Parts: sequence; structure tokens; C-alpha cells
Amino acid sequence: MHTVRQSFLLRSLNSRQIRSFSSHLFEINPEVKSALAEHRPVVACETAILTHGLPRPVNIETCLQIEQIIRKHGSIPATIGILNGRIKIGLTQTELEQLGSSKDVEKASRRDLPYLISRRASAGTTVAATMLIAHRCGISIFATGGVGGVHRDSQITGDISSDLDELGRTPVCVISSGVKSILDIPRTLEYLETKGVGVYTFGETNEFPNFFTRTNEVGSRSCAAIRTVEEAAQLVRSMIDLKLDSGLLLAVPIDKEDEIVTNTGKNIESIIEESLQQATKEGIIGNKVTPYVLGKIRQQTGNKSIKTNQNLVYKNARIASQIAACLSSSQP
Ligand code: PSU
Ligand code: MN
Repeated sequence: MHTVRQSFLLRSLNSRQIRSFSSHLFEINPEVKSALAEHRPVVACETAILTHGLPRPVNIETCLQIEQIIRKHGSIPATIGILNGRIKIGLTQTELEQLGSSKDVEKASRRDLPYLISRRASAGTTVAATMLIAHRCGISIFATGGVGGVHRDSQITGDISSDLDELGRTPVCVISSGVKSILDIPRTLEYLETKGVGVYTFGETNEFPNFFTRTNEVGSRSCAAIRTVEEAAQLVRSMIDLKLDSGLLLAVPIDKEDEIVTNTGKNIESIIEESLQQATKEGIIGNKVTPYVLGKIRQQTGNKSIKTNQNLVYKNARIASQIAACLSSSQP
């Protein structure tokens, strides 16, 4: 039996031809569900940042703060994660705290979903998994810190984040600070082009930001600058109306005053180089690489990378919320 609201939601999903999960697998929090049914703005958030990206207890504080910022700027946050084998869309504070404080949680990307659900596991969802889940619920806007990408030694390891393929197959606009500089930015952008993903920079220029800093050292550029929230909302509207199946990456440069400053005099690039070499020496591979390198950067910057990471994700949350609000007020 569906409630009136649920039937309305299912009808509206069907009208947009979005495939839903079997209902026993997922749970949409009532506030998110009614916002979706009434076409009010919703912004999805990921939880790999909670379970693997940031240390405790900053992780929980940061995710709660992201939600507050999204609310303050007019949208409803839908933080997505997996708890005991159920996909949750819109974790409650208690659930978020539970996921963020348990030690044995997994990092779930698209490939991991069937296994983790069959094992009734709990997991933080990566950008790829979060996009997939958000889309199945009719959410088109997703705020995060950084997306995965082509790793620097990918010609040897083959390590290319499935976030990129997800962007190529799922129509969600991801608002991030670019891709983390531990990755190979030019090759990441080439790969996104191959997958048909439009990549844009929010601001006055199309310089592609470097996560911890506003610009990248190799001069990479996105397809174009998107100067206002209204322009961004139009872009997302076109993505939806075209029904192409592919997504968008909107890169928001970190504010100048929040760029990373290391306390050792070393620049961030040399810290990254060292951490990557250390990872190779220690035989760290696959989905362990990103969390390992982030941890090393934290140690090497005397935790300054945490503050930078928080500031950039807060900015992304604000802009994502404003874009979602603008998009929903311009419903066709
Ligand atoms: N970038 C960050 N922090 C993170 C991640 C990326 O600054 O926590 C996470 C995101 O959830 C992203 C995932 O989707 O790492 C990519 O992992 P992999 O490279 O294993 O696909
Ligand atoms: Mn990887």
C-alpha cells in the first residue's frame, strides 16, 4: 500500500521515466519524499566523505554543517548512505552519527551495491553510488568536495575512478571543487570528454580548480565559465530536458582566503608526490588509494587540509542549494 504522497512521487517519477529501486531496498526520509513530490528543491550529499574522507569527529560535524548550509540556502538536504543493507536517502542525524562513528563501514561505489546490500552491510557512498541513488529518486543536484578521477599512474595501475563513468551514464549535476589534485587532472578532463560529460567552472573564468587551490598548475580548462546561479540552473534544466542520460560536473573554485597553506614550507604538490610514492611502496591499491593519500596529506599539513576541505565543501553546498532552489522555481 502506498500513501497518497508516495503514489504521487511514484507517478511523478514514472512521468520522468526514472527507474526506481525495488521498494524493500530503500527508504526515503519523509521530509525528502514530500519535497520531491511537491517539486521543492533537494540536494543530494555523499557519505564516503563521512566514512573514509574525513577523520572522526570532524566528519560528523562537517556533514551536519553541510546539511544546515543547504537548508539555509533554500533546499532540503538528502544525505545518502547504506545502513544495514538498506539504501537511505536523507539520513537522520542519528543515522548519520551512527554511520560516521562505526569503524567497520565500507566504501560503496556502484560495483559494491549488490554485494553490500546482500550482506546487510553499512557503507558510505562514493560520488558514483550517490549519483546513481540520487537519480533513481529524482534528485538532479548533488554537492560534494571532490570527485574521483584518473590516477596519476593509471597507465600502469588502470586506476580510473568509477565516478567518471557514472558521470557519463547518469543525469545528475555534481557540484564539486574539481577533482582532487592527487589525480591526473588533464587526463581526467580528457576522460570526461570521451564519456560525454560537460565540465564547467562556476565563476568568471573557465580555469579548472585544483581542489585545494583555485587553479591548477598545468593550465587545464573546463568547457566554459558559468557565471551565475541562474545560468547554472538553466544548464541543469537543459541536461534534464535533453534526456541524454549523462551528467554534468560543475567545478567551484575554493575561495582565495581558504586555499591551503602548509605549515612546513612544503607546497601541496610535493606533499602529494611523496604520499603517492609512499602508497606505491606500501602496496596500497584500488579504492584504498584515495583515503590513504588524504590521510597522509592531513598528517603532512598538520591537519590544515581538513579546514580547507570543510571550507570548500561548505561553499559547494551553498551554491548547490541555490542552484536547486532556482531550478525548482523555474519548473516548466
Ligand atoms: N575526494 C575527496 N574526498 C573523498 C573522496 C574524493 O576529497 O572522500 C571520495 C569520494 O566519495 C569519491 C571517492 O567518490 O573518494 C572516489 O574514490 P575512488 O577513487 O576509489 O573511486
Ligand atoms: Mn580508484
